[in-house]
Amino acid sequence: MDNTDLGVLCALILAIAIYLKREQIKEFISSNDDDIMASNSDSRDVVQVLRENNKNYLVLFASQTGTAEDYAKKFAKELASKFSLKVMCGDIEQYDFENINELPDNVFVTLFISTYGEGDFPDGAVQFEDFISNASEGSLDTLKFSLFGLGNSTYEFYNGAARKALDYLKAAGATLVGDFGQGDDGAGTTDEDYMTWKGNTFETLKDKLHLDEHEQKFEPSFVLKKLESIDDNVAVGEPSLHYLPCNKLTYNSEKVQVGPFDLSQPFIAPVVKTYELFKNTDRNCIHTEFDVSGSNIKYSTGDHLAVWPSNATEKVDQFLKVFNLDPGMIFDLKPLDSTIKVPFPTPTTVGAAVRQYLEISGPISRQIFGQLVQFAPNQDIKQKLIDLSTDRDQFAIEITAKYFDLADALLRLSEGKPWSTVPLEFLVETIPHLQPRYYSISSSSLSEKQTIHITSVVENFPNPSSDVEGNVTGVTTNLLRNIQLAQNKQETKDSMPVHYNLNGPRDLLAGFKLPVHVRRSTFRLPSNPATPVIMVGPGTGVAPFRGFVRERVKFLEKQENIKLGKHILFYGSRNQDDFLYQDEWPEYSKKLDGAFEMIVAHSRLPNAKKVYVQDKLLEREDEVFDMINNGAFIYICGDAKGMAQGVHTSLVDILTRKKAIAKEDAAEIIKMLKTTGRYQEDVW
Ligand SMILES: Cc1cc2nc3c(=O)[nH]c(=O)nc-3n(C[C@H](O)[C@H](O)[C@H](O)COP(=O)(O)OP(=O)(O)OC[C@H]3O[C@@H](n4cnc5c(N)ncnc54)[C@H](O)[C@@H]3O)c2cc1C
Ligand SMILES: NC(=O)c1ccc[n+]([C@@H]2O[C@H](COP(=O)([O-])OP(=O)(O)OC[C@H]3O[C@@H](n4cnc5c(N)ncnc54)[C@H](OP(=O)(O)O)[C@@H]3O)[C@@H](O)[C@H]2O)c1
Ligand SMILES: Cc1cc2nc3c(=O)[nH]c(=O)nc-3n(C[C@H](O)[C@H](O)[C@H](O)COP(=O)(O)O)c2cc1C
Ligand SMILES: *[C@@H]1O[C@H](CO)[C@@H](O)[C@H](O)[C@H]1NC(C)=O
Ligand SMILES: *[C@@H]1O[C@H](CO)[C@@H](O)[C@H](O)[C@H]1NC(C)=O
Ligand SMILES: *[C@@H]1O[C@H](CO)[C@@H](O)[C@H](O)[C@H]1NC(C)=O
Ligand SMILES: CC(=O)N[C@H]1CO[C@H](CO)[C@@H](O)[C@@H]1O
Repeated sequence: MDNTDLGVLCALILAIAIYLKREQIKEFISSNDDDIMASNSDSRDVVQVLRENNKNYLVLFASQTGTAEDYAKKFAKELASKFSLKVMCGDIEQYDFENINELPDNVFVTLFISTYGEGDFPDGAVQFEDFISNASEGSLDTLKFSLFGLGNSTYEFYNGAARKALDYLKAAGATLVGDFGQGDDGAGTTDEDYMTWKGNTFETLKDKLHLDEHEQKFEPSFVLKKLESIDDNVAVGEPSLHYLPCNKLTYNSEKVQVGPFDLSQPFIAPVVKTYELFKNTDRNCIHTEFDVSGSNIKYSTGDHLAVWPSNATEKVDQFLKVFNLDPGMIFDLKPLDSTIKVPFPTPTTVGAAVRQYLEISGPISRQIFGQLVQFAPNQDIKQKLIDLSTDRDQFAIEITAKYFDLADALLRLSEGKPWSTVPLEFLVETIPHLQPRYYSISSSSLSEKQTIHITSVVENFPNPSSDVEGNVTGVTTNLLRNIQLAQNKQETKDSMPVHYNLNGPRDLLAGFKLPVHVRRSTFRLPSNPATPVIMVGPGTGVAPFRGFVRERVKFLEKQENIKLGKHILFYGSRNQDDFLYQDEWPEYSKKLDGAFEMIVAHSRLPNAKKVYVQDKLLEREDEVFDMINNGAFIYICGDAKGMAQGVHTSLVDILTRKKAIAKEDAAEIIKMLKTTGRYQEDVW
């Protein structure tokens, strides 16, 4: 046998080996008659699915960005491991509830509901809302439920969705078990609110369901299986299974990729233009333009763009080190029953899961410390964990105030020792799935039909705690800045606090691309161009208003003899250096021929007092009042906490004074404007 023959033979053996392995992998993926898999029906009937899977407790969540989902899963997990209940946990969107009143008497339901928009249910819960709001009196009289709402008290309709759910369910005769819990993001107490509510709820459940409590022990919901080699079925970080080499994307006759593009599948959009918007400051704000012409994505001015990030290499490496993980390990996850969903594309590699699928940076909860006690590397560390997980004040000082993420905190506690005994299953199940971030679109669909602009301020600041080195960094905004620097051929090595793999898995993102999808909003200009418009958007809050103004400019270019109503924009920045799109506004003014005016408040000019947008509103109160009287639409965008409230207060003041009415009545008028869509907020 000469060398060529040997080569051919080797190749043949390799090919057969891969082929056989493939079959094994395929078999593993597709076998669903295994004993560990419960019934796999696609039914939407929640009672049927519960029965088929032999469960005796139901946890449901209605979540927009995953917080409620995260709490629901933790709750379900803890119920199962402390009380040996058979808990089914699912997204409210997946089920119909017509016969929920037929649940067995000893099966209770716990709901986690977050609030969006203005006291609204999350997108996925619309059907559920329809159902409970129409349920007739007494029709849910056997249903026993507990309820935890997630909201933010800076919003007017605090926990609006959960409160509505409570009222509807009670009106239909259902019984609330324990207290109604409300988590408040605004006060930053969601975690503590949850812990308190959970403690009480567990006590009530123990009593009502006669449960025995035992020590919490982690029991995986998945069987984890190692695989030998990467083939076309293995995700190496693709944002959804559609982008695996083994799958085909859908195109229409115009060779345009067809969606739907949403949380289950993004479009891989080329980043066609990026630039820095700030000058001479140590902060950064990035303008990014995405080309969506290769897709059937349509957006409307005022919508949001979801950007799917990946984790920074520094964070990935540190995480792998803390848990002593091998990034090259290939694994598959198989749910123990059909009610459990695998949280990300699998089979995959540990490196891909850590980089693309898990939210490894960001604040951590006291709860996870409690769950980690069982895996502490030694007795000392175990004691420290127990102390911190049971003392909220100490946790706030030692962990939260120092902006530690999970890896930082654990390394600090163990003084650099790895936590090698934490099972991968635990990490995959406990750490939330990396979520896309939303940005207010700053272009207009009328002037930029197939290009979407966003305006994002980069989260990168020195750790406020003096004994921690380094900057606190946001995942997505630093990724956008990394792209901006690389695309414009600028140095990234020293100027970036963190770095990214910009090429993505299997070079999917090479040449500057990012996974995105559009989320519809209700933030819309009035359809009649003659209607006056008041816009208030300091900082990045100006983003959608750039879109609005460009929309009006384009509109005027297309139509003749149209009289635009007055459009007035209150903008605020620290000084001239962070004045966003400073050179564009005069141009828009000129083109809109007097119909557009911009009023600017600067808060940090040398030797001057702080001026905010709400101060400028007061200065212009006659004009603002006249515009409101003439049917103006009012828009507020940006910071939810201080700004939106400050602006609201100013407007109430103006109405109070100019109409000579009581403050309460003025607030009532604003409320009415809100309900009729004449007062719209896009705040975060
Ligand atoms: C409807 C909507 C519209 C939006 N529009 C815009 C817009 O137009 N422009 C814009 O710039 N933003 C906008 N945002 C905000 C945006 O979605 C992101 O939240 C923001 O850009 C930060 O994302 P990130 O991934 O960079 O930061 P993340 O990684 O999500 O971090 C969030 C924050 O946590 C801090 N942090 C990081 N690690 C820790 C830790 N261990 N402990 C405590 N804190 C930590 C970060 O510094 C940062 O401040 C909008 C949000 C919503 C909901
Ligand atoms: N939680 C907060 O207090 C707060 C405040 C602003 C922004 N943010 C968040 O920080 C991120 C970055 O924001 P950004 O860079 O776009 O904004 P920014 O540049 O920090 O702020 C823009 C302008 O708004 C001013 N401002 C601050 N507080 C205000 C208030 N209560 N009412 C009216 N104006 C106010 C700022 O003034 P000064 O900074 O000089 O006071 C500045 O002039 C956003 O995610 C935003 O939600 C949070
Ligand atoms: C655009 C937006 C609108 C919101 N509107 C409200 C609201 O009207 N009332 C409220 O209590 N919370 C509101 N919130 C806060 C969320 O309900 C809260 O952050 C919650 O923890 C999110 O949970 P989720 O990740 O499960 O969707 C809003 C948040 C955002 C981003
Ligand atoms: C149920 O109520 C909602 C309002 O919450 C309404 O929009 C919907 O049409 C109603 N559906 C039915 C089937 O009555
Ligand atoms: C809720 O409140 C916090 C203040 O703690 C604020 O920073 C944030 O922007 C608000 N909104 C959300 C969605 O968290
Ligand atoms: C850390 O943040 C400060 C303040 O924003 C900034 O000046 C500095 O450049 C940042 N460091 C890095 C490495 O980005
Ligand atoms: C664990 C992981 O994802 N590692 C990748 C980090 O990014 C570099 C490129 O920047 C890849 O080569 C690694 O495989």
